Amino acid sequence: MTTPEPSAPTIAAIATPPGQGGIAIVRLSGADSLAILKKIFRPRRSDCPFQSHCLYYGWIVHPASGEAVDEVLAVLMRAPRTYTREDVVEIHCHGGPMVVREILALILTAGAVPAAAGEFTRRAFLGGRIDLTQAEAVVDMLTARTSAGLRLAAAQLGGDLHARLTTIREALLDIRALLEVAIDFPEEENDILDGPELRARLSRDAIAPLRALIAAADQGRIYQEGVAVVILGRPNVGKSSLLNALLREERAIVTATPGTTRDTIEEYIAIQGVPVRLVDTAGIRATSETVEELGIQRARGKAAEADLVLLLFDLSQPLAPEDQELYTAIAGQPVILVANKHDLGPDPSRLAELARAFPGETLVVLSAKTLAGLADLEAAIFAKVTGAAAELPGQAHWCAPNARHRAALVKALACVEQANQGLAVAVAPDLLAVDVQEGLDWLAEIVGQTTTEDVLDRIFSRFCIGK
Ligand SMILES: Nc1nc2c(ncn2[C@@H]2O[C@H](COP(=O)(O)OP(=O)(O)OP(=O)(O)O)[C@@H](O)[C@H]2O)c(=O)[nH]1
Ligand SMILES: [Mg+2]
Repeated sequence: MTTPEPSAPTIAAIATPPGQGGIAIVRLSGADSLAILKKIFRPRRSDCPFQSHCLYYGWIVHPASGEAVDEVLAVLMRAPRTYTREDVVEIHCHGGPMVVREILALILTAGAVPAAAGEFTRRAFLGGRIDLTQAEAVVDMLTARTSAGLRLAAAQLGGDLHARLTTIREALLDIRALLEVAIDFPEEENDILDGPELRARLSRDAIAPLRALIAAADQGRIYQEGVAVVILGRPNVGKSSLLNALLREERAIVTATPGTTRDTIEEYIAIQGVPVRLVDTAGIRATSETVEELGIQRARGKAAEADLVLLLFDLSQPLAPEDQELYTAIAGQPVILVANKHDLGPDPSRLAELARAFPGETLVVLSAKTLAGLADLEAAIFAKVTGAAAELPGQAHWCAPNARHRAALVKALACVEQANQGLAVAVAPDLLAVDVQEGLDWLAEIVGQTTTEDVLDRIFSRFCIGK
């Protein structure tokens, strides 16, 4: 475990995105923040008191020449009431790329070092202001693509997951304490271990909530990570028309000529809060044309990586051998059959034919032209990618542990279940205590109490510089 270094250098970075904007913010964190600010900032009032959390108006100037660089507002935030728990200075300057670069250069010359990616948040974590799940939520906040994803990130940043883990941890600590009494006072061992109370507590306070968190991970992550949905089908069945319909925009070229789409086209949409990467592909058929053949290969590749395939059929045409081949090619992958061009008034036996050819698959009838059936298709996509029973998580379950958390939760659960089974067959209390402790260790790993340096490096490398 890394502990905060009292002698850590003062770091600085541009906190706002590159390019022009109304304002930009250059940020410093560390013990020398104020001293560095004083070297380059000329406040309007020469007796500026630099009170914590107050904005001061003035100019950034070259320390040697006194030449003005920019008119700014500067704020000092004294530790510990800051993002990093160190002294923090923010300089709000004009949002031009040269302005911010020049100010940062002056700050670095005055003694700060450039911040690494995520270093401000890393210091917030090392300073104990937030745990590792909250630090990870900062990235989820920045990368959220739907409001559902944002709500999940906000809950985690607010300490929701941290609080749940703390509750489980405290329960396990109590149970470990009881086991220690049993170890130290063998004459009381039977009372402690044989009673139903210990097992009931393990189930209620550790096993059940751990299982709930794992289930929440499985359901909730989709709102942050999103899914890839690939539209596949023979030429001219209406794949590009469907992409346009789902996008509500004429994105892909649609023509009556089979073989219109030669390459894959990708766009992002949101379906009931789930970010979806939607991929339109080249229509698949036997072809002698190289370009089309390459497009078809790419389509097959995309389909293989998809979380869900929309296999499209033209209801005005009889089922063709290629339709069967396509279905076989994606065997085992989640699929929705989409019977398109319903507006052409097709023979009802066509639908029966589809249902017979692909029994047990979800079938949605659609017209990409009139958009009839589009809402049904969106509902079917949502149900398929979230699992049949899933709804948008309610407030009470507003939590989505990520893959790293989930892996540790599964290990913690296994340890606690082992302790529970051990209790049932009267395993010695010192062995039970080992299992409980191991469960506690896995929980410590999640919140960052025992996380190794390289895991931390991996987590914080996902951040941008200045965060
Ligand atoms: N009547 C009707 N025509 C449709 C419908 N969907 C697509 N079409 C028409 O079918 C033709 C082919 O549509 P596209 O969307 O280009 O089909 P595609 O599957 O992308 O075709 P390729 O890119 O060539 O593989 C166009 O003339 C569309 O206007 C529909 O629901 N009803
Ligand atoms: Mg197309």
